[in-house]
Amino acid sequence: MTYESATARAETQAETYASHVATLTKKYEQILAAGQSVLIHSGSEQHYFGDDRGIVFQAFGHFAHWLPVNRPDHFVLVKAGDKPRYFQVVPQDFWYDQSLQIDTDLEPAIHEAFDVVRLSSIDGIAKQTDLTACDYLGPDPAWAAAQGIAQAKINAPALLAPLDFARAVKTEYEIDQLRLANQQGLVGHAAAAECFLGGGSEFEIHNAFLQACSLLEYETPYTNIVGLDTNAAVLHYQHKSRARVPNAQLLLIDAGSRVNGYGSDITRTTPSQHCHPVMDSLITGMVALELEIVASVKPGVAYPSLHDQAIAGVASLLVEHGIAKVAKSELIERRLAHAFMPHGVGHLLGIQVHDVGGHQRNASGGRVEPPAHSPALRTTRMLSEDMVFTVEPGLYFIPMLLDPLRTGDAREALHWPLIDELIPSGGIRIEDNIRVTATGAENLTRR
Ligand SMILES: [Mn+2]
Repeated sequence: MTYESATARAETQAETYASHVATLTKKYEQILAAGQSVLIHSGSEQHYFGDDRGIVFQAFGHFAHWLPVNRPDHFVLVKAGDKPRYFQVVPQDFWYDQSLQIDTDLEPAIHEAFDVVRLSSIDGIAKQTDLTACDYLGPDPAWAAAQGIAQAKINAPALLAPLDFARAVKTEYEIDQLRLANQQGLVGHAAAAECFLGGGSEFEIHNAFLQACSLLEYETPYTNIVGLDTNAAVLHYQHKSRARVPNAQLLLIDAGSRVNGYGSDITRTTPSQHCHPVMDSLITGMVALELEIVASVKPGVAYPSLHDQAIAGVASLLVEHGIAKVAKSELIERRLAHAFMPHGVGHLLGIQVHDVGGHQRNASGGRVEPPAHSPALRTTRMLSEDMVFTVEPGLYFIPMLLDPLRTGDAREALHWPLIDELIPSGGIRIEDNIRVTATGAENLTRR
């Protein structure tokens, strides 16, 4: 036992990657019928309509699950009993640098784990393998059909459903990448908070984050959300205003970093000395709530119960701070608390920031709908060991959602003068990335 755990700690990234590929190979072998093989395509380069300018490439998730290489027209061929084959299409090109070393430092490990075949054109694949015998998984069904692959074998649900479902549970290698992506992201968040407290604009804060994480904008796992004051109440606020805001009250920044294709997804809300004291206290309360929810995480818990805990916590804070004039239970039953937290408490996380399979019933497919009171909840899964997801309760003052309550039945339930004082403070979200352990949770964002 001691020997094993010491060995595990000593394993290099290359070793955990090798074991990740071995685990994935086994998973595919369970899913594939005898003699069946599947070709997984990273994707094709896309262009803006009527333009020769390419759209930033993002490899298909089930390809990225095998390889930390973000290139178009790369393929993995999996057949039970064989070493997986990796077809790298690297064109002869003097316009772009086509060398692959820049993507990852795992290149030697990739050569160990795969039978690597270098090709100068996608047409070379048909010469290497009988494509008509393969299943195809990927974003270019027209290409697959043109290779003679039958429609029934292109993105077959019988393959995709078990693969999507399995993505929620991470290998040791994947968890390590997510830990690193969190460490990097936190460096960015510290720089962002410092820039904000020094009077920086959204634009300056955004750049401070990227600089500290050593990321180009297109390398982030999703578009940074950087909102000062009322912009913090726009859930996916997309602009980065160049204007400095004198005496800004708070910064909400939702931003992550990425390591070998795995992204972190972290949100922090930082008050300044100008923050309304009630909002300042709500921020402290939301941090405590977020950590309480994380403390409830363990195998066998249904993810929607974490969401219910978040809504209940928001309701408590509304009562404690005199924003609500009715009991917590009434805020929940009448769905008034939901107007202050109109999103779900989180989502699966991994190769995709909203990772696949969040609503899937089981490995065969099916769907578990979110509860009617919270249709935006992105995960309805049962928690199991080594699942990774976010926990991100929020509390916002969104005029569009509050205005109907102001004039309706709820007008007596809420303290409108205080709400009007708090609308200029925007909103709060606190988000960490969580791994389920055998008995509880590992908070990847607070280690
Ligand atoms: Mn998130």
